[in-house]
Amino acid sequence: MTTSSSSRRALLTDAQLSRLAPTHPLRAGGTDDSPLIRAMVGDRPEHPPVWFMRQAGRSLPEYRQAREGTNMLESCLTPSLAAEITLQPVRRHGVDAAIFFSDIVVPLKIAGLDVDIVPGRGPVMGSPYRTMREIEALPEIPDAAFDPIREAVSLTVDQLGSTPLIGFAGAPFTVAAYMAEGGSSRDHLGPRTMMHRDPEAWEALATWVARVSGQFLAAQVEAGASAVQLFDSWAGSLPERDYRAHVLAHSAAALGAVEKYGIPRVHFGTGTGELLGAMKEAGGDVVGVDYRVDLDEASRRVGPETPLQGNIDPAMLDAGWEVLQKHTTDVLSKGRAAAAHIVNLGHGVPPSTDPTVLTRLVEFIHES
Ligand code: 1CP
Repeated sequence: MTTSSSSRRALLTDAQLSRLAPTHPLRAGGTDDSPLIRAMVGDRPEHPPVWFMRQAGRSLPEYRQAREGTNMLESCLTPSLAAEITLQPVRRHGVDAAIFFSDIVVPLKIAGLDVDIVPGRGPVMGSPYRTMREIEALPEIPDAAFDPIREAVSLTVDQLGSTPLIGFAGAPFTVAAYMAEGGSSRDHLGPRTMMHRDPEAWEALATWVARVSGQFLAAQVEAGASAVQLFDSWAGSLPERDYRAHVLAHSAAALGAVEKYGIPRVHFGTGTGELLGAMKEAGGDVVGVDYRVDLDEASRRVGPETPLQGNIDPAMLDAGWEVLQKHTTDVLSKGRAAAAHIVNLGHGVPPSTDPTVLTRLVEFIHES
């Protein structure tokens, strides 16, 4: 056994995998030996694995065509369409993983909440959730309500073969931020004030979100996802003391929902350079690093035994090939400080990205 030793022992054990269906790709479909899963458990496969956050989406003409006439949440809850959109970037770019086409607010829609995704704005709630009364009225979601998600995942993995599917969910702070605010915001004052003005209501809201995000992750894993990622996109707005006091345990609970399966879990945030150590403590096997902190420094902050994912600056995608190539070489080199490295962007693919640049970038990384 190679570099994998310690993390590989802890993950993908027969006892844990036996909790997955015998037809699950990690048991039957050969994804356990894929470059992505090998890197996530601490190994260095023959080429560095690469995928891109938001690889499915508006940068692809075939996505725009498939989505025509169907709104975002309806697309996510139509299994054949969600599967098709998930597969598009794998076919086009030859990336090492698919990321399930869905959204962090899909579980809220499944719960029957008044939520929509408005083009150009993102998630918008009919009304915010701030008081204990509003939060106590939030429903329990029966597991069966996630059946359209299971069906979409299962259709997807049938076509993916040995390429792993990454499932995902929003971290409690990021999802609760939309609920407390009623929509997108820049400073996230709504949730950040709420956790101090009414800590009990905040606690109840974050507990509810951790449970539904956990259910969302479990549905994807049980139906065939080989890894998961928890997105805490807005945690970077928090001071570390607030993250530790009001957020960390809820993220740990969401990640804990799939711990028993032993599948690799990525914990990612943006603007979270100061929180990397605390996020590692919250859980996850791989830490996703945004483009603001170099990977060698990130590795110092989380410890060299932790595989890292990241962190090509999305701004470089349109800066010219030579510049992008040089930057990518630097990212690959700094990634060697960690036990293993999954190449990705430091945040999502901008909608204006030329998709041919992404395909060329995948080839370049695979040849590195
Ligand atoms: O076509 C469109 O106009 C819809 C744009 C879109 C897409 C393609 C939204 C609206 N969500 C998605 C899909 C999506 N969302 C994926 C699919 C898989 C992939 O990565 O290819 C994922 C993983 C997400 C997760 C998500 N949704 C996050 C976390 C990741 C991140 O980008 O930080 C967040 C914050 C959201 C909320 C959201 N949904 C959509 C938008 C535009 C936003 C952000 C709005 C804001 O800035 O507040």
